[in-house]
Amino acid sequence: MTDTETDPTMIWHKTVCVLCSNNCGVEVRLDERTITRVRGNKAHVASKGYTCEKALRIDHYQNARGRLTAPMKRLPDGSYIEVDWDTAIDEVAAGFQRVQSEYGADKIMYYGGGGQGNHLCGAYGAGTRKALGATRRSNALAQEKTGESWVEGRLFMAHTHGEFAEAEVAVFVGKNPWHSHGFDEARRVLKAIAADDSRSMIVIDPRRTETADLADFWLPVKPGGDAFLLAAIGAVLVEENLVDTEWLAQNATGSAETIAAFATVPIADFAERSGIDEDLVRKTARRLAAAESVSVVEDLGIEMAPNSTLISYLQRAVWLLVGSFGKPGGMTTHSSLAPLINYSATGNEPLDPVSGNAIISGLIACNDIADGMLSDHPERTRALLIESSNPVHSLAESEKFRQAMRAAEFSVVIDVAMTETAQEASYVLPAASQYEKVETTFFAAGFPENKATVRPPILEPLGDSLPEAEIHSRLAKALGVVTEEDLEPLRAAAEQGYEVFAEAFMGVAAANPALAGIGGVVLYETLGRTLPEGMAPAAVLWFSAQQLAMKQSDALRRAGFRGEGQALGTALFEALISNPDGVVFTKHEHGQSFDMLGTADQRVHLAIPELLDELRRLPEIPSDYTTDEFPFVLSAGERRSFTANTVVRDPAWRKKDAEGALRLHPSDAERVGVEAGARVRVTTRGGTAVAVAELNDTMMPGHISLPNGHGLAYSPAGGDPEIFGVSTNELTTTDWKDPIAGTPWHKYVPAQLEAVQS
Ligand SMILES: Nc1nc2c(c(=O)[nH]1)N[C@H]1C(S)=C(S)[C@@H](COP(=O)(O)OP(=O)(O)OC[C@H]3O[C@@H](n4cnc5c(=O)[nH]c(N)nc54)[C@H](O)[C@@H]3O)O[C@H]1N2
Ligand SMILES: Nc1nc2c(c(=O)[nH]1)N[C@H]1C(S)=C(S)[C@@H](COP(=O)(O)OP(=O)(O)OC[C@H]3O[C@@H](n4cnc5c(=O)[nH]c(N)nc54)[C@H](O)[C@@H]3O)O[C@H]1N2
Ligand code: SF4
Ligand SMILES: [Mo]
Repeated sequence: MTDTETDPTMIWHKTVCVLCSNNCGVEVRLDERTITRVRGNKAHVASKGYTCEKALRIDHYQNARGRLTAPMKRLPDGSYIEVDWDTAIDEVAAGFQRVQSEYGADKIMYYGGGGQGNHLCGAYGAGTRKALGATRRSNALAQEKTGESWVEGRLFMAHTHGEFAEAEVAVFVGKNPWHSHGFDEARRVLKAIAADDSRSMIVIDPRRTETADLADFWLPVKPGGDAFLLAAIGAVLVEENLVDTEWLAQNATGSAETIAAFATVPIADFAERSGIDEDLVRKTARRLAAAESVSVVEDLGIEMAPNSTLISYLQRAVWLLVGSFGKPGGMTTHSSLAPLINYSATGNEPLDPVSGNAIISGLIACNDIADGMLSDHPERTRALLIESSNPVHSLAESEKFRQAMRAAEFSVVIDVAMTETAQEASYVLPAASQYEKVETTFFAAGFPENKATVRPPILEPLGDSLPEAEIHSRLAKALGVVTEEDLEPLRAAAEQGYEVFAEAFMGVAAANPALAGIGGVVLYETLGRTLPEGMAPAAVLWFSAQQLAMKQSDALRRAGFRGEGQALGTALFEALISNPDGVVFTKHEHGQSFDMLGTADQRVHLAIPELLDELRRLPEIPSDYTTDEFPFVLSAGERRSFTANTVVRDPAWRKKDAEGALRLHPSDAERVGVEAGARVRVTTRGGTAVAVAELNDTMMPGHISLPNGHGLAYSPAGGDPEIFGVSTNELTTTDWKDPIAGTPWHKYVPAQLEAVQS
């Protein structure tokens, strides 16, 4: 026998990196509970051995100090004591029931439901929401992606995604995939495009990012100037007759109106306002029009900046005007194992009774939550259930969210760590980490093949922590929505195999809507018991697989799954739970992009009247919000080599940029009188902070940046925690946001700088 077979520390365990939405497949070695080695999993269906530097030190997530090991209860003096699970569950259920009876179940809000590597908790949390009758919900998507989902709903009633690995022209708008990824093997793909003379990369970013360095066309747009730039690119397509009118006639409605609106754009003026030479604007438009295929992705650089919803529309209008949808390398719809957000906006969204603002994709705008809770509005939210997210740190104006939590009648946080948010909660429930339970994500947007990875636990839960499925199950029982008697017949059916179980489960779901509402917990408690050790929380995926099999049976068959009715879904489910290398769950053919459009006529609805009005009004809209008091534009939350939202709390994880430097152009440093490595004070309308200055000539003069995911409380040696770096949301305000989606303008925070005398 070799060492590898006898020595447990030599075994490679398959899992994924949980630090960004890509979830690259990795293999890790363990010494007791320590992850000692990490390498890319070459057999992984999506990442094929690829990782970035962040994965290699993942033990700093798994074994950080300050992991929660027992339920915590807040005492009136603000301190916490450990309580046992039975006490915690009973008191949490009673706390929510008190709010239900005093204020109404609709005053309970559920926030979160998953991070970068864990979405099963959201599937179970949805059940608890139903059990509580809590209709209000929100999560981080409502501070970045709701403008996009509103636009996608209007255009497609579906989500679109690019095929960057195949695209002739790849366009990144306010997106730095070198560091933030967002599609498989990002750096390999970027390098391949850069190395191929027949392909082009277009990067729209004020900073000369690592991605911009590889680009054929880098458009250093002035911060906040993207609407002008994209309007001008669209206008050039129209003016120079570069629009694919044939494609539009066949596949879209509303083209004439849209083209007419672009025709009114003053190209030279808008180019100038965006800071880009008109000649470069024209060359960019021509390159797009000449391409066989164009794939575009926007991200926070525009989603968290002025005119964000309009820009989400304009960039899509540009690739639609050149007809780059539904062809290899172009934009496409895709299947989904379980959609994280819906793309069904019509323009008549329901309104949040407290703020009066639109609830897009079912999510209350993040920027409205704390303001609402701190108001005296009779409909205000009174209780919060927060799961796998850290809104005190991640939402605008941290202090306001802290106050909102204190103003709440009751709040519960389910997390692995005593986070900034947990520190304000009535109860904190300890979750097993993402390596201590089975988990997956629903981010996958691949086409023609779409892939998912369900990875089994590689460690036992720490202390008394529990997988969320178990926490939600205990809550459901304490709330009285499910009893052992309800579950027994289904457990017996599950013993007899999937076919018998499926029939029994569907029967119960039809007869008992309350049980159907917590279907996840029911599956966990019944089917889950028949699954291999540690896999019970994956049971909810059986239902996702069934639903997908109903909607996409041909695509499942093309991916190799066999069977009729429930058997087809079950075949997918069984593949999912037994393949830590990941599974191709659907396979399509290119023309089928159109089949997945949700519009009744299966065409693109190119004209969004409200946004065409906005486009026509653009000449009067400011492109600069700086003032004498705040002359700099702060990009508050840049993705860097070692940032991962607040998933990794241990600063020792970082090999560089330990404090999260404030980047500024050398000429600005000179003007402010600050040297490299010196301290600099940054002040905004929202607050002030001191950071280390990094002189960086990739920044545009006047543009400064701070990284995301810093400013977390951590105690390296135990004892009182210290704060490492700047928490950007100590500098932001809830009122600084997009008028349509309510998403924050974190990438455009007017700021002042001054040298700090040491
Ligand atoms: N390393 C790392 N990767 C991550 C994460 C992480 O924390 N760390 N988080 C993940 C998450 S949750 C997300 S949402 C994504 C976000 O991924 P990205 O959106 O790519 O990340 P950011 O660095 O926030 O912003 C992207 C770019 O926007 C540019 N920008 C700033 N202002 C403007 C502007 O006015 N116009 C334009 N066009 N660009 C502008 C910035 O210079 C920056 O290069 O990253 C994911 N991946
Ligand atoms: N100023 C500014 N603010 C920003 C951004 C920015 O660029 N600038 N970016 C924004 C973006 S795009 C995003 S997506 C948000 C992200 O912000 P959030 O949605 O709040 O998410 P994370 O910071 O990723 O926090 C994830 C939480 O999950 C916990 N956790 C980890 N594993 C588990 C688990 O297995 N179970 C449970 N229950 N919990 C777990 C972690 O401890 C952490 O508290 O931040 C946003 N905030
Ligand atoms: S951080 Fe993202 S890209 Fe990097 S290894 Fe982890 S999942 Fe992959
Ligand atoms: Mo995000």
